[in-house]
Amino acid sequence: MSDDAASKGEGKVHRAGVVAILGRPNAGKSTLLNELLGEKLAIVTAKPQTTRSRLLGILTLDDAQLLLLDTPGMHSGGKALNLALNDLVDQAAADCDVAVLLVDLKTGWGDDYAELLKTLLKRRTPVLLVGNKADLPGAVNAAWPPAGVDAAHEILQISARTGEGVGRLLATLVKILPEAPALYPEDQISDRPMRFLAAELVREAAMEVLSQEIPYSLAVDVVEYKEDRPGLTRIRADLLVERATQKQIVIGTGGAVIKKIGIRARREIEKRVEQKVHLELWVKVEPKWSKRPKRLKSLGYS
Ligand SMILES: Nc1nc2c(ncn2[C@@H]2O[C@H](COP(=O)(O)OP(=O)(O)OP(=O)(O)O)[C@@H](O)[C@H]2O)c(=O)[nH]1
Ligand SMILES: [Mg+2]
Repeated sequence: MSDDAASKGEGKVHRAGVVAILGRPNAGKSTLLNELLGEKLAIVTAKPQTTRSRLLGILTLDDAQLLLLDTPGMHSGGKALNLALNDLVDQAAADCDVAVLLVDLKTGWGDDYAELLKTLLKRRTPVLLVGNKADLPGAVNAAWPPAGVDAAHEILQISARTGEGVGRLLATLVKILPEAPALYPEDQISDRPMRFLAAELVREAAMEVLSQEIPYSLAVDVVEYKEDRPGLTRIRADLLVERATQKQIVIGTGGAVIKKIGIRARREIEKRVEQKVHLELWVKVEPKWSKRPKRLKSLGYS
């Protein structure tokens, strides 16, 4: 390279590609996506099976653009929703340039991970084996790293919650990505519109407020999303449940529960859009929403 070219920065390598974040429900995949991005894009709850669709977070650095793909947790179950979710995991594994196999250090490795690792290696996809939740006392134990995983590109330990080890993970990812130009404008952070992210934030609030079972029967459909006047976004969303009894629980006595969900969700959406939000929520019974592929698609879950 001539001095002239060097001073213009020509010939400098730029890397870009898709990084799929894969693992069991509750491993911390969405937390890791947010930590890598430095922004809350994906919803996170203490309940497993929070993420229902693939979500792309776009991280643009000086010399690289990482297309970070958050995925639903791999799991079994015959419902149309579960099948659609597993398809998404398979697709993400097939389409990525690098895979992060995220393992909760507390619950550990298992045959499901071993199988996914085998599939990825067969496709010659570089795999980073990443143990998460290293901040928990006693998290790293004798069973980590698991035996027989030498083929992984690298084995790391992180805490997606505290950020410990995440810088090193990022540096490793950048090094492995193929040489390629940026694929998205540098100010774009996701492939999903704000309308979808708002629906997700309502679902996050509902999952947090509601107890064990109902979150899995619940979907959120944003039926109106508009900027009413500069500085005010108006959103109307339906909370879909599968049975009338669930509708009663979601509304609560005198509307107390739905009100609590609305307040939490509005606060989170306001942080995201950086302006005032008027949020109106309605609870509707739609018995078969989770079993109809077309409906899953219109809700953005497949
Ligand atoms: N202590 C600790 N908790 C974590 C860490 N990472 C994630 N969590 C928690 O683990 C729970 C699940 O995190 P998520 O990011 O929603 O996990 P996920 O893998 O996206 O889960 P699904 O979307 O259900 O597949 C949440 O309560 C997180 O706060 C971590 O590094 N340390
Ligand atoms: Mg998730």
